[in-house]
Parts: sequence; C-alpha cells; structure tokens
Amino acid sequence: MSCTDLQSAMETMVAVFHKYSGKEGDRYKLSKAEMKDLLTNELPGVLTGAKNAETVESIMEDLDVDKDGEVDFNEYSVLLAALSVACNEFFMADLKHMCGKA
Ligand SMILES: [Ca+2]
Ligand SMILES: [Ca+2]
Repeated sequence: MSCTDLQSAMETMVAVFHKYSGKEGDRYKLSKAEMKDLLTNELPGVLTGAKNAETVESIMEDLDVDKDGEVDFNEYSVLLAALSVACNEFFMADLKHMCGKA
C-alpha cells in the first residue's frame, strides 16, 4: 500500500525529528545543538543572518513548555503546526495575489 501525500508528509515530519534527535544526549529529544541543525538544514528560511544563535534560543524557549532545556516530539509538533499555519497564510495570500492579477 502506498502512502497518500498527507501520510508521507507526516512520516517525513516524524523521520526528520528522529534524524536530529538521535545525534546526542536523549535520543527522543532535541537539544539546542540538534534543534539548530534541524532548523538550519530543514527550515533554512526560519533562521536568518547573524542572529541565528538568538533565534534558536528564542525558538527553543517558546517550544520548551516543560522547561527541561530540550524539545520533545510534542513540543516539536507545536512548531510544525505553527509553521503550517504560516505556510497556509502565505499560500492564501499568494492565491489572492494571483487572483487579483488575473
Ligand atoms: Ca538528542
Ligand atoms: Ca521540553
């Protein structure tokens, strides 16, 4: 049975998390360094310019609701949800933009 687009997308989200969370320390949590790698490699638009360190810091703080200094899968899923919402807003704006032009 082949995956639907949405199933593949979810599988990718899980796989990406584990690809980075397994690098050091707790295998099921992202440390700050792992989070930075993930953001840098997988979400290059999120980190910009010289403020990278601060950006990672503030993203970590926002996501780390249980304040253990690491991001677990539940906390990571909040980031994905937030990014999906932002993505949808861009998509909708784009659609409106295109419709306006047509
Ligand atoms: Ca880890
Ligand atoms: Ca945490």
